[in-house]
Amino acid sequence: MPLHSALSSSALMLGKEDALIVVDVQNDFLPGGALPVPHGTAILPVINQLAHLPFGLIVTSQDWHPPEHASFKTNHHNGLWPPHCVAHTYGADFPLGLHLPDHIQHVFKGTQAHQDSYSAFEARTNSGLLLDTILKQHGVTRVFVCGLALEYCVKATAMDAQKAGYKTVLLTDASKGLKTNPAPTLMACQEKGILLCSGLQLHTPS
Ligand code: VGL
Ligand code: ZN
Repeated sequence: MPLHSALSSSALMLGKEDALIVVDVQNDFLPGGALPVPHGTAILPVINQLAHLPFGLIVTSQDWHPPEHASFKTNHHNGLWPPHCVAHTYGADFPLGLHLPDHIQHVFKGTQAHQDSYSAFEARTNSGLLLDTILKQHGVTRVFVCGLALEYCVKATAMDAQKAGYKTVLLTDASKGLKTNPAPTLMACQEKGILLCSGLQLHTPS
């Protein structure tokens, strides 16, 4: 199956059962941040456009670490990352260029020092609800996943969504990875049954 042919926009009608999941679009994952995704800002206008579409629900996830988080190289000899997305700091905040409606759900992950989660399905709302619970409460059956970083949190979220039984679409131009070539990650997702679609194409049906 060629990479971008999995879904034609004309076959897509969005409605109440569709959710947009915006994964970790936070200052620290953007150029100038602690763990920057090259050209990450390119996805912001695409996500801003997507936010106008008639999704039944929009959810954001945020990496939300305590300063002593075990994934930080500075804290732990096995730590993989520089300190990033410390809760309530600028780096953990949404960029100014991200424009989302007010009535959305927010989930937070990696909030405990000794637990790291890439997938938004391990994230919880402020009141402790898991993403899956929020989706089920809203009657969501299909999810559209986008954000940063493609190879880590976006991929893990899409894979978990598919495993949990949601029809899952990865929005390719509304996601960006650390590596220049997204193809291996996209193909791994496709192999699991995840569909690929351009967010801009979704916005302008032909
Ligand atoms: C992420 C590395 C560490 C991500 C989060 O959001 O992709 N990557 N923490
Ligand atoms: Zn993290």
